[in-house]
Amino acid sequence: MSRLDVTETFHGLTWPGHLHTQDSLNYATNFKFKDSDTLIVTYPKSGTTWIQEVVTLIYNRGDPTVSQTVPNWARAPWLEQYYCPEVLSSGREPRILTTHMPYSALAQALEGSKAKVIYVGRNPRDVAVSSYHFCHFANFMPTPGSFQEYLNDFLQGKVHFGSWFDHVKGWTDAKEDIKNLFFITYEEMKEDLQGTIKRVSTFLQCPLVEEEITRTEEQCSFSKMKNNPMVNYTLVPVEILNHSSGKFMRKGETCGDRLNHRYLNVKL
Ligand code: PPS
Repeated sequence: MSRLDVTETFHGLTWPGHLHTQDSLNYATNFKFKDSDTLIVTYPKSGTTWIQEVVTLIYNRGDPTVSQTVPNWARAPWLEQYYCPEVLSSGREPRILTTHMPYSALAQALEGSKAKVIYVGRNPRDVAVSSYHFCHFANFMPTPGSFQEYLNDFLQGKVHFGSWFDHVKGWTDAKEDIKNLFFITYEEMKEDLQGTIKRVSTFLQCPLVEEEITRTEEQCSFSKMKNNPMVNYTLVPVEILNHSSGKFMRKGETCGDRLNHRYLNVKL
C-alpha cells in the first residue's frame, strides 16, 4: 500500500492515507479490547517509539531479543493503521497496542474495559518542532512551508491527527471513565528513565528486579535506540521516508530545538 498523496478524513480529523483507510479507522473505533491488553496513547512525536520500547522490554523482563529482532510496528501495532489485524493474528500475548486517536474516537471501544492505558504527553513546543521535521522526512505527510506557517496550523489543529490541545484534554478528562489509565510525560522519561521503568512496570503489574531494570534502561537510551533498526525506521524504504534528508531519531531533547525556532519562543 503506497497512497503517499492520499488523505483520509475521519472523526473530523485528517489522517495520512499511506497508513490509514476508512476500514482501518473504523476497525480501531470498533476494536474489542481484552483486559490483558496494554494500549499506548500519544499525540504524534510525543515519545511513542520510546514508550513502546520500554513496555516491550518490561514484558520481556529486560531481555532485548524481541526489541532487537521485531520492528516496533509488528510488536506494538497502531490500532488504526491498516496492517493491525494481520499483526494481531499472530496471537502474541500480552498484546501491546498503540494509537494516536483522540479519546472521543475510542471512548466506546474502551467503555468498561480493564485494558491498561498509558498516555505519554510531551511539551507542545517540542512536538511542533519534531512534527515539522517529520513532515519533511516522511513522504506521506504534507510538505510544510515555513516553520511559522506550520506552527500556525499546529496551534489551530489544522494538521494531520488534529489538535494537540484537544488530544491531551480528551485523554486527561478520560481519567473519570477509564479504569486503568496511567499518565507520564516525555520530560519525566528524560529526567528519570529508571524511575519511569519502575513506575510503568508497577502499573503493568510486571515488577522487575534490579538487573532487569538496568538492562531495560540500557536498551531504551537514545543512543541505543538510534542505532536499533527495529525502532529507528531505517527499515522503511527511501520512497516513504527520506533518509537522505533526516532521521527519525533526530535529537531526543526537551526544549532542545525550541530556541532554534524563534517563533516557538512564545508563552503557551
Ligand atoms: S511517532 O512518529 O509519532 O511515532 O514519533 P514518536 O516516537 O512519538 O516521537 C519521536 C520523537 O521521540 C524521540 N525519541 C527519543 N527521545 C529520547 N530518548 C529516546 N530513547 C527516544 N526515542 C525516540 C525522537 O528523537 C523524536 O523526537 P525529536 O525531537 O524529533 O528528536
